[in-house]
Amino acid sequence: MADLTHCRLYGIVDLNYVNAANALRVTEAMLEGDVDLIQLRGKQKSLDELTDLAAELHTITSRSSIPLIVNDHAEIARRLPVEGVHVGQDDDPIAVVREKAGRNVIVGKSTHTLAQAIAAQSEGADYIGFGPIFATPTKPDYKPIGLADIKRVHVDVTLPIFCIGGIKIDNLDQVIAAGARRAVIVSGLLQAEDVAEYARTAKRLFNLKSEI
Ligand code: 3NM
Repeated sequence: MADLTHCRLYGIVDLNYVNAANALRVTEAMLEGDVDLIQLRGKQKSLDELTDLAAELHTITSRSSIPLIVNDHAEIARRLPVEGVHVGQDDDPIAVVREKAGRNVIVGKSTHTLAQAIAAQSEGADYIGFGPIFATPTKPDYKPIGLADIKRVHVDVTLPIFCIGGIKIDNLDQVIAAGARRAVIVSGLLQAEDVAEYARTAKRLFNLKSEI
């Protein structure tokens, strides 16, 4: 299984922001910008549509040895050699995700409190998302948790922790200063004029200001 310890920046190809026809181009730009991990997320798309798109994206992510994680659907990991599956609090338990995938894929879990973060580690997650740190239109129904628990979650949880939610280049300094070592950026990257440059800038900030 891919080693995530060196991963800093996690980009999500979210089909609410990117037209499926542009997904490959955006993924290429993320790879060019040195994103460490890429997720395909399409809450409104069918399993078959997502499977086809994941297959297409995987041809280029695998060439760059960057793990491709699919949101929600373990079934896609059964059909394709994608590296992982990401699930939320209301989805299948992690063991069930692995069982459905039929192999030992990376499984990440969204967590929104310290208690959920600790529980995800006990449950066998390979990494967690922790957020939303700030309010975000990408996940509008969730109350932001702010910066206060970031240091603590890094004490209580030894898995790779990706802070997520409303994170942009403009506030990444604050998030890093609060203790983040890794982050997911969705709309910031996808709405950037130059996706690759945006990613490179975020990586530079991490490399300058935070040690893994
Ligand atoms: N999950 P943006 S926040 C997909 O807290 C997602 O679990 C979250 O998008 C969580 O970078 C979020 O555009 C949205 O704010 C992140």
